[in-house]
Amino acid sequence: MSYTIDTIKNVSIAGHGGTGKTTLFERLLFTGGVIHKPEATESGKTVSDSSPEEIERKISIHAALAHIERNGKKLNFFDTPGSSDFTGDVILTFRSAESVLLTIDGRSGAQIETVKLWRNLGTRNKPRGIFVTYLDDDRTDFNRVLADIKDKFKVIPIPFTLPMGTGAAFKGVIDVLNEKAYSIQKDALEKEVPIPDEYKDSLAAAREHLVEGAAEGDDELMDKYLENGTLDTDEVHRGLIEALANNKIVPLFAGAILKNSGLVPLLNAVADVFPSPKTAKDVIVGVDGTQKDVSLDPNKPLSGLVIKTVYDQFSGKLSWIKVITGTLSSDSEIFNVTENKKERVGKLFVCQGRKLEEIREICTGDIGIIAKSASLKTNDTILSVGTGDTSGTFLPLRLPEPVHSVAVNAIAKKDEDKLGEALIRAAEEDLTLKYSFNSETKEAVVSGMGELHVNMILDKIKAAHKIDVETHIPRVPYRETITKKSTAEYTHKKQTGGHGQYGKVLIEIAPLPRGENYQFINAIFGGSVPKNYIPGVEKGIAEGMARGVMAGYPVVDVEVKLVDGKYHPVDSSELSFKLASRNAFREAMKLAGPTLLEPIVNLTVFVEDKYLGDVMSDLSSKRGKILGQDTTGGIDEIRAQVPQAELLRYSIDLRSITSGTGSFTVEFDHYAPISGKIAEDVIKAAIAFKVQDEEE
Ligand SMILES: Nc1nc2c(ncn2[C@@H]2O[C@H](COP(=O)(O)OP(=O)(O)OP(=O)(O)O)[C@@H](O)[C@H]2O)c(=O)[nH]1
Ligand SMILES: [Mg+2]
Repeated sequence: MSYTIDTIKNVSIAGHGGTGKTTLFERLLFTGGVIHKPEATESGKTVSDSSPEEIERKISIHAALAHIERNGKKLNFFDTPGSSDFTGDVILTFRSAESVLLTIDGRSGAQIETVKLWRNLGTRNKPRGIFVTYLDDDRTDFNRVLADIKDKFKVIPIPFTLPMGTGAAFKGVIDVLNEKAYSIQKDALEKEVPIPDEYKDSLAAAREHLVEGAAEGDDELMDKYLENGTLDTDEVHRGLIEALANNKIVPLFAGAILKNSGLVPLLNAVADVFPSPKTAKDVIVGVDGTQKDVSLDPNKPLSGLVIKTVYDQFSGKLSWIKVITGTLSSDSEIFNVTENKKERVGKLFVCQGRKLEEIREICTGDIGIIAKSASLKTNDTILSVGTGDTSGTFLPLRLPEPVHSVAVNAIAKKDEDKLGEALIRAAEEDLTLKYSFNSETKEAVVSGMGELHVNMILDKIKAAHKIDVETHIPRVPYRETITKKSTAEYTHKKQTGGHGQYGKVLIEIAPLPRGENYQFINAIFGGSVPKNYIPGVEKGIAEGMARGVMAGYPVVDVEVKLVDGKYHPVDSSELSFKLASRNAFREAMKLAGPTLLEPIVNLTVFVEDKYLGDVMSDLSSKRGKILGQDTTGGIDEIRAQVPQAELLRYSIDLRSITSGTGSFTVEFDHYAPISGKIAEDVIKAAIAFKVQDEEE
């Protein structure tokens, strides 16, 4: 079947860990006829959780994509991970899908990750629905979940499905949109049955609510609804499409997914009333940084965005492409605007989880795969060669900064390069993973969204490349500075046969405001240090500032004034002045009240209300300064400034304080002085490190 923009629906399934996303995805594929035997997450055989790391941990780690044909539409569903450690793959689906379905475990109500995702979707003004799972569990109370949603999300959702019974007495659901009932069948698809009399009143009430929602679609429908008190079936459909696309209503679905219940109404609603890419906009960023909305338009030349890169064990590099305008065809040539490179496209694919199916073309709004591309990487913009507008690129994914770092090295020296290459590739696949060599601390540092994230990546590399890897807590990038003015004079003089070395400088140093780093002033009058030796003076001072006198950390926020000096017509050279200046700087720094600075970060913590006290007292034991705190929907957001040195294992600490439910973001803010015992310990550690360094 070939598709057009009107027939595509891209839906991301997201929500708190373990709420049933992968099961829902699997059972939707079963209900849609894509697979004939649904598997359980625990079996490691689901379509979605198919990577070795997912099979081993029994949770989703990567976004998965599969599609279902329904009512003449192609429904692309993404399954996403629930753990905040893997948030990168959730965000990429939010960027690419026109709507999101959030799963809520009926037993517990909306949990913290879901509330956070809801807020994230709010900032994107993204249309969204809710699916309540576990209707077959005795602990689920549908009305309580509804109240919880109203409280935490501040919306009144419109039930598109109603449960028939709960817990052990659960029999199936009623589809409010199509006014049909579906009962559960053992190990088979749910079956349409006559609507039981006892549910007729509640259906009528729910239907009323739904029609009212449809009237929100546009003014004409609202007028008609207010006049007649109802709308006909076509108008209800049209109104719901509009209202949903404009994020005016939130449809609520429910079911017992392990029993295949609640899936037919969901598939029909997605096919018939969920937004298609036609109503969505994408954003182009010009070279000058200005942003411009663009419609997804099939009549324009090809343009598209690489939304994800996967290195598959069998198929090699796979670049997931969302086509924004025009059509992407196999055996064609494209232009990678980001890399300024032409590229040949061979075969094109769509995927059902890991399984690839070859196709000839991908239409506007649809998502497909280019295999084995040479230049494409995530966030790259592609165009048809020669016809596209190369003046901008599509808005890249905006991902949170990593919060957990470890220093890594291969135990065997010979594996160092292999480890580095594997980490570079992992960071290409996963943009929330950062890998860099810190030349200041001489460490290779891997940073990710949490301990689980970083460990998963390292375990994967260890297994795939058979490398033994060692990790340790990374060193903190301390700084040194001065607190008062000082002056120093230094003469570098050497007489060794032939040419000697001679250079003399007098410098004054003074503290600069925090963050101003360095300023050099040449205040020489009368040529006591000739112009051609000034670069030597500056180099010497730069070398002095690179290693402070307290613990060898870089020196910041110092003004250096070259006041006077002396040269020798034969023996002076740039080198002589460099050495004189370096030593003069060291002498001056010793006299200028040197002090250590530590990095302070802005920390934002999200926790459930019940953990607030424990998190606050932990932060104060970490020398944190609380800046503010807000509560919405049972979730506290705490903002604090905390020394980076205290947060090196915070993802582990917070997990244990909040039973794994808390999360946080960090961002460097400023450097602040430290003294006393804290400074002494830093100096001791630096000396020990230097000794070790010299031994190697
Ligand atoms: N009885 C019942 N069990 C369910 C239902 N939904 C999910 N489960 C079970 O809940 C467990 C977790 O389900 P998953 O589908 O793996 O959850 P997930 O949201 O994908 O989890 P993450 O990927 O880790 O975020 C599995 O054992 C499912 O069988 C439901 O509606 N009824
Ligand atoms: Mg899952």
